Amino acid sequence: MSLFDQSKSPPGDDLQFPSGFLWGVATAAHQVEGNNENQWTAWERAGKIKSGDLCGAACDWWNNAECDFDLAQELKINALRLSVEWSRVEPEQGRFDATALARYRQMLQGLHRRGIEPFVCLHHFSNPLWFEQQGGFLNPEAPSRFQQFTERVVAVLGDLCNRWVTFNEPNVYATLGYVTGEFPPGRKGEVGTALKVMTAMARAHALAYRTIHESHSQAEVGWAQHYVVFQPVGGVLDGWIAGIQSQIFNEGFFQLLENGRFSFPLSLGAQAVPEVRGACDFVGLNVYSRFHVTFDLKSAGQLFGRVFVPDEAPQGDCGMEKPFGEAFPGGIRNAVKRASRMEKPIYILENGVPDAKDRVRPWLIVNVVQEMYKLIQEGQPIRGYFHWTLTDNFEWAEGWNLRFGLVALDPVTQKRTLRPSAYLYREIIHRNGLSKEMIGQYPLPNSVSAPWQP
Ligand code: GCO
Repeated sequence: MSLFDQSKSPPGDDLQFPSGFLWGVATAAHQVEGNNENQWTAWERAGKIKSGDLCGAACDWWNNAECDFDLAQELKINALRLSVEWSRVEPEQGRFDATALARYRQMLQGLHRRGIEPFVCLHHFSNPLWFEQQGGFLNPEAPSRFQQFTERVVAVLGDLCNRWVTFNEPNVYATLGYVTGEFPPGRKGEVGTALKVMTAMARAHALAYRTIHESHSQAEVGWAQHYVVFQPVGGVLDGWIAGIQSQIFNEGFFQLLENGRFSFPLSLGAQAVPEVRGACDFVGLNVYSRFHVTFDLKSAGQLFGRVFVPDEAPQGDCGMEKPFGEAFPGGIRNAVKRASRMEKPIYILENGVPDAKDRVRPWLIVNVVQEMYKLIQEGQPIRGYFHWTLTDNFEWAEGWNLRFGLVALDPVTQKRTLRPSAYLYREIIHRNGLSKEMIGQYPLPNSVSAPWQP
């Protein structure tokens, strides 16, 4: 039985998206599968999650991803981004687990049966322990190890997946792991090391790109770029420092793919990688937040740019130690404009807000859809949108504290409850866009920045 009544009115939309537009949701293996054994599990056991949580059974996908696939189908979702957990596929170096690969095959077949196109990501923050112990991406062999893993995955799943995401957010992986220390391996202040890590990931990306194309020439391969808007508060110095922060955080991987090297000044600290140039069939964008930036001599750790969220800015729930960031639908425009310089199709591979009570999410979704519509009208090649995420999942260093799902999850009972946003998203998908009436129906609530009290 369907959870929903059939919609009464036929689509008669004012903001109609191109036919074939992909309306998806995005997930990541470690955040949903449960009971993985990777460097994040070790990090959690060492008590490093700010909330003290463990990932545990997560959303129990290893046993029952199909429960969420059914929900996705009910919501009319036609694309789903998931990732393959390297530590399951290659639990020891060189030993590949056929049972794990068979389970992924079963998942992808399950998606196809439900009319949902899978996008498979090969690396979403988690590493096998053996890989981590050998230095992660700082080990000179790392790119070729990643290539061997890719080869095996593509040999088994290649006929079931046409669009591959090699890496999720190399900039976040490198910055949080080697500069802020919030992610494993927890190193701090090592900007040069972070650039080396990104360079190695770019090499691994290029190898994976070619490996996939060798056996599946029609496949499309890209990566997921996290893009943050750094908004200067006003003065010349504010603008200058916000530009530098954006250059370091947003630009690096783009530059490697465009030119095979970082631009100045990042080029001072890293090797050129000419083989990476052009290894990309689409650009994936993960867009969430805007941060305001002001020049501040006391903020040496942030290159003298103090980054903050103004009190009046719309926000979802707060992190344990700091705000997650302003919920800023306009960020899609900044990110798409940057990505379009690569002249490739663009997918918004993540967008969302932590919002347990669904205070801000409906407003965000409607406004992001409007922004995408305008961009498509202007000729931007946006081919799909993947909301982060379908069902609440384990939010890395924040644990279960931040809730991004269209569907609320009780991780203990595994009970799922649809938030109003789930119904809204379904309506958008059903209409393949927005009606004029819908546009006015989701204003910002009066109190937009009240932090969530658990
Ligand atoms: C990231 C990741 C996701 C997060 C999501 C919410 O951007 O950090 O790709 O795994 O869960 O973005 O923070």
